Amino acid sequence: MIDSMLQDTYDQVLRRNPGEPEFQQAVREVFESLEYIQGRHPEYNDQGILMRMCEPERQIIFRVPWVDDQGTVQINRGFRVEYNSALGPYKGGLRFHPSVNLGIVKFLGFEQIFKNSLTGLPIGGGKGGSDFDPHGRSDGEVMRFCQSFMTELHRHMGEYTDVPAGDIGVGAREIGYLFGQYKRLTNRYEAGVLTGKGLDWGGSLVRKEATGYGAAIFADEMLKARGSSFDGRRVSISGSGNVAIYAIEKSKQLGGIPVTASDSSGYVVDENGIDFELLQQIKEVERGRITEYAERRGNGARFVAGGSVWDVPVDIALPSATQNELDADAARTLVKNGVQAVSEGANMPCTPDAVNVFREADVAFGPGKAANAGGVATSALEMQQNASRDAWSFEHTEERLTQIMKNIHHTCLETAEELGRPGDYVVGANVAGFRKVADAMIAFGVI
Ligand code: NDP
Ligand code: 2IT
Repeated sequence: MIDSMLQDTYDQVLRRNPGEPEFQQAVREVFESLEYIQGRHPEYNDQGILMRMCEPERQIIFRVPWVDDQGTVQINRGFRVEYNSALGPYKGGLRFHPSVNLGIVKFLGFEQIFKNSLTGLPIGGGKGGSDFDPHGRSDGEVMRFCQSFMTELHRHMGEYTDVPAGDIGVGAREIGYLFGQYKRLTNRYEAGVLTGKGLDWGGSLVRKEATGYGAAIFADEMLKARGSSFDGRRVSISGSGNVAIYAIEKSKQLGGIPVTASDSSGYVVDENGIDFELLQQIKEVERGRITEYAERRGNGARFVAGGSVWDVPVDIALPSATQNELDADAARTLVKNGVQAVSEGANMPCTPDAVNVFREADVAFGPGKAANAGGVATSALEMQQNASRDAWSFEHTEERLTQIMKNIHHTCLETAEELGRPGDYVVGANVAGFRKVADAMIAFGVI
């Protein structure tokens, strides 16, 4: 980094947060963008904004004991990082995956601050989760785990305090168990305390679809800005969870041909276009694996064990599984095969080197904090509906989501242009997201 203030603060972040590579990576990426506004905002330096922004307001770590189906006591670790509440209550998902640790939750919480700011809605940033692995667990085990997790977490939550939702390994089933236990412990029907709820008990239409839809809409906006479109173009999607499934559906609706899906065991290529209904049935209803998709689909669909989904030639890529799943080699392969646009459905799926490869090749690149903001934005719409005890139609909610994604795209482009970086969505997203939070923090004084 050329700027000494940014470099000094970054060195301090490294010293104070050792052994947290994903968190350090997320901070570095934001700081590299902030170089473009240094000198313009001396008030940010005077008020210690950079270091305050990197230090979570509160970090909660707790024991989660539960009993499995064999009667054995299991112990997991629970986390909630309440990162920044300058713009609203802490808002962000819960991730249940064996790889979860404090550094992962901090990286996700840090990203969430700027993402939530970009939505234009009144939500602060937070994230949480556990190293619990739901794969292969019975409904009863998942329920007992969620109840134990909430028994501690509930005292830190509230519709005006901290509002969790889903992320990897946390979907409608888990939100149901979590909300049930919150309701029981507090003796309150406080619908706005969690989002991603079932439609019968305070959930919002379109929330389930929102992240995947939003990532495809963001890609569409980037393509349109370059005089292109989804029409007839091949799309690769990684992952086969909540984000991936609905990124596939929306890609198809926009006229594209989604040809891949994946999970941690390998990927599927379906040259005829992924059959959205079949994938949804296997993954959402039956909780099956992607291998079954290839078996049941027949007719040209094949499963590739291991390997890289990014080897499949496509025009548009929507990485929608997990962090750092797309490295520089994968990016070079995509570029060689003529990729035009990459829109991050997941959080930080592209490594910094991969992002540079796309930049140098002039590929339109939408960073996660802009491209996947549709999920949390629709969570905020769910909170609005809960606050007014109302329920909106699918059409109205989808229209709001589409407009929000278009606004985010416009804000990123406009900010990048202002800073002399036309078309650089990374700089646009980081700076636009950061400024709003920084200005609110200045208004509040040093707290
Ligand atoms: P799901 O749990 O529904 O699906 C996750 C998918 O990614 C699965 O196919 C899973 O495969 C795969 N995956 C997860 N971890 C790994 C890994 N380490 N290596 C390879 N594959 C992996 O999660 P979501 O779809 O909700 O989340 C996907 C991404 O989108 C995450 O980065 C999340 O943070 C981000 N996101 C989610 C939002 C939401 O609203 N849900 C909003 C914004 C971002 P397997 O089953 O084999 O593990
Ligand atoms: O990463 C994310 O934005 C999410 N997992 C969704 C958060 C939310 O509160 O809906």
